[in-house]
Amino acid sequence: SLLEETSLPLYFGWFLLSSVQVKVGCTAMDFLKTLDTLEAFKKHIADFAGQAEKEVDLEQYFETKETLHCTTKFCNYGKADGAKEYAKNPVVKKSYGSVFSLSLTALFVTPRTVGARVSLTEEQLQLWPADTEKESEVGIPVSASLPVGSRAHITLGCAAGVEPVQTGLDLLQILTLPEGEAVEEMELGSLRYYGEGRWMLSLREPICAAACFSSFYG
Ligand code: 2AM
Repeated sequence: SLLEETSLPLYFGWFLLSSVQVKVGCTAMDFLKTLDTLEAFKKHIADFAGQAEKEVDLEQYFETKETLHCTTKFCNYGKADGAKEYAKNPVVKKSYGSVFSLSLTALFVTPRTVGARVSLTEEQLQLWPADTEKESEVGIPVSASLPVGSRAHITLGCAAGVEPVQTGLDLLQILTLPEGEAVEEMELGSLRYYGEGRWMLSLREPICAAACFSSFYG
């Protein structure tokens, strides 16, 4: 029916509770503030700024957008493949409105996006669509065959003109690369460089983030 067609959201996902948004946002800002002062980062500054520039303010470089969330299924109001099936899934219906505890295990930065990697539990993986890591648009070699849920992340910011969908693609790309060189032990964990402006900080202590499974209509 028309009602059914129009009642599908832009996306389903876990939305961080407001106090947790502040905590995660602050941690991300602290990380960016420290990262752009590191000699190791300055050495590769050309990845972010023009050749002539010696500095970049990462806090200014990235724009933050909507409420912090981890998208499970992008439905595009029903136009995306599998959107209707996802919305009808009994697990999705049963979980709608419930609060989950997400484990944020890494922060990553590229010239396009900054995000947090989310490591999903078996229970949370039941809400994760099976084809998310396989899409042709992802541009990842099929041979890489990353485990289901590898793409799970929270977009923390995007460079000017970059759409948030890029964050998950950047994460998948980092995960297919050989482990980067360890460049620095930071208070939060160890920082690795993956080339072409790609950085990942594995958190010593994962951040536990309470988040409500719900949807966004826009
Ligand atoms: P994100 O999950 O990386 O943040 C609205 O645009 C939300 O849907 C954003 O959170 C965005 O990215 C996500 N999104 C947009 N297009 C998408 C796509 N094609 N596949 C998966 N997620 C998408």
